[in-house]
Amino acid sequence: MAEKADVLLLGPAMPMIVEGIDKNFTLHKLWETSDHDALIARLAPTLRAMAGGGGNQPNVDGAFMARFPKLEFISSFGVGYDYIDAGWAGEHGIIVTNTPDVLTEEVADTALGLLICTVRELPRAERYLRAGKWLEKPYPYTKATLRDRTVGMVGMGRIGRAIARRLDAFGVPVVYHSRRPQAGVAYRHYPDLIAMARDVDTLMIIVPGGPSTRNLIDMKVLQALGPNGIVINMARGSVIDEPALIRALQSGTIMAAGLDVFAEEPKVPAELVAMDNVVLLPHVGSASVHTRNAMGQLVIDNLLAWRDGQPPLTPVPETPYPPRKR
Ligand code: NAP
Ligand code: 8YV
Repeated sequence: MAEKADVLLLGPAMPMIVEGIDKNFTLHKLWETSDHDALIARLAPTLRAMAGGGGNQPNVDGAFMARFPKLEFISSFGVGYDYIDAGWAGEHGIIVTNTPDVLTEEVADTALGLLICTVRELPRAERYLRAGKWLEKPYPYTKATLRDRTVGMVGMGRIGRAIARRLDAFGVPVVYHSRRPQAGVAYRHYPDLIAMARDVDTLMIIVPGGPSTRNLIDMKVLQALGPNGIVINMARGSVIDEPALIRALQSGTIMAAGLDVFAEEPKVPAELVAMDNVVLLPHVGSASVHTRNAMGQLVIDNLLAWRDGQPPLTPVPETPYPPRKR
């Protein structure tokens, strides 16, 4: 029987991923090794495949990948892969796969949940009931409602479209910003984010993380959104200038925010935790057993396709298949 290929798992992962790799490959767990450099040095000359994306992994930048001269394949958990320099991987003949589509509807459901919780203050109303305050007087009417809002989507890809479909069903007008108009999308496109922020009162952020979106939502955007403004971030913490957001919430520059993602997860700034006009979720956009299992299966299926010499199931756009020659 042929020897099993080595796979380096970069950080903690779901049991089904660990077991799936262990069954089909020779598994090496980087995060469980006290001496990372020694393990890397031992594997580097021959290692051809890695997996990661569950958090707590090293940044997979050019310098990291360059340590593995035979590296061919990185199977990443999650649709976002901003911890990997996929451009460098593509230029060096390395294929990166992610887990798109299988999580789209789940994340869109969570986004709508977070939007409604933020606009109608549902977590705060529940805290009110649990504290016994309803016995004294009813919870006050909420200042905000979805009934008079327009949502400016920042990003109109797979998940953005699924969110927009749900907003259509709720009767909420939608416009969007992305670098280019998206094919087949009829909503009004704003090439200029500030112009869109001026025209709407709600931003729904669902773009990839990484250098091209770092601090895209800054104080200027928040000022353009204005005092009725509500910001929902389902994307990555890096997309918002977090200190600027905190100042804008404290000063009334905007009204409220709903956040599933943060700049330094799992750390959440104490200022945000102390505020009543924010709803905070611990990055649970896709986190149901159903959807996480589908994502985990795709991580394994991509690795098996690589092992069997088949095309990758879900390569990222920066690393087209077949790969460039190294
Ligand atoms: P996608 O299909 O690739 O869509 C990305 C959208 O963002 C496109 O409309 C793209 O349009 C736009 N975009 C990209 N770069 C931009 C930039 N610099 N400025 C403005 N718009 C930009 O991705 P998806 O599947 O919808 O996923 C989007 C992201 O959601 C993921 O990358 C991940 O970070 C996040 N996410 C979060 C969770 C969670 O649990 N909270 C779960 C899943 C995904 P253009 O290229 O034309 O600009
Ligand atoms: C992932 C996500 O589960 O897919 C993404 O981009 O943000 C989540 O669905 C998360 O990245 C896992 O760490």
